[in-house]
Amino acid sequence: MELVRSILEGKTKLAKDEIWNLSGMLQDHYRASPNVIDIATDNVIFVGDLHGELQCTRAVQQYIKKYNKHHFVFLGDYADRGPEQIETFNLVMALTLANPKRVIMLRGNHESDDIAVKYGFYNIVTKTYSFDVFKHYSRVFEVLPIAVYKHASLFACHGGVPEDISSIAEIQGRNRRHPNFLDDVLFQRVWNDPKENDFMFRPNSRSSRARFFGKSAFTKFMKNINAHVMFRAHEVFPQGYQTFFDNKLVSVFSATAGTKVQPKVVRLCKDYTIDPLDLI
Ligand SMILES: [Mn+2]
Repeated sequence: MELVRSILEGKTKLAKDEIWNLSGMLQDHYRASPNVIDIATDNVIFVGDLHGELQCTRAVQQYIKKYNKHHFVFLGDYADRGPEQIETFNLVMALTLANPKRVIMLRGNHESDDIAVKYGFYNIVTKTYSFDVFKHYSRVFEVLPIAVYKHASLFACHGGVPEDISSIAEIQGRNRRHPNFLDDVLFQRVWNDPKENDFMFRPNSRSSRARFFGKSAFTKFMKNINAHVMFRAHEVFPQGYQTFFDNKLVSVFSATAGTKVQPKVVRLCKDYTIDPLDLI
């Protein structure tokens, strides 16, 4: 845990064997975890896409200190695109390992070999270290859980509602242990986007395997699993968050994406209202 502490205190340049250690501890932490993690509290702060922005991740670290009675759920997309991808990924792992009871690290669509090869993480890791080191990260992709759930309260995942799923048990039964999203349900769970109309599902221009889910699909899913509010990430909004479906779905984005976004995390408050917190 000395390594974890040094990362929390600002160490950013890790040796190969330190990445092997850190990613190994994270794999041990999540290997036996179910796809959907039960969360025992409503006091949760949700963190959206970070995409290699270390400054925003450091700001989240400060909130974890400040809100020390809250759980924190990272909704995925730690690397690709931004300036400090390796450092950001390592810091999120360190924050999870340092606070194993109240910090949860979920898998986004970028926690996948295919996507990491296309959007930068593979290149930066193999250039800075080696292919072996990329495989350490890839093994982390495989073990990260997909969603969190609290009965009669909340559900959270990176993308949103997939087709043909009506229970938590059906999500639990899927196999996530692959560097890519072979399973269509898990793929849609991390790729789908909400759209404000009364329909079930429509094609999504992001991918032939992705869908838009409308209010009908959302309402039906939330009724089936008995949840009031859903949190997700995956989409850029200039204010850092956006609500859908009568405020029952909250989308959060925690990076600047250059200068496009005022990055936020979102705290769930009493009566399912929300408190968006600035990261910059
Ligand atoms: Mn995404």
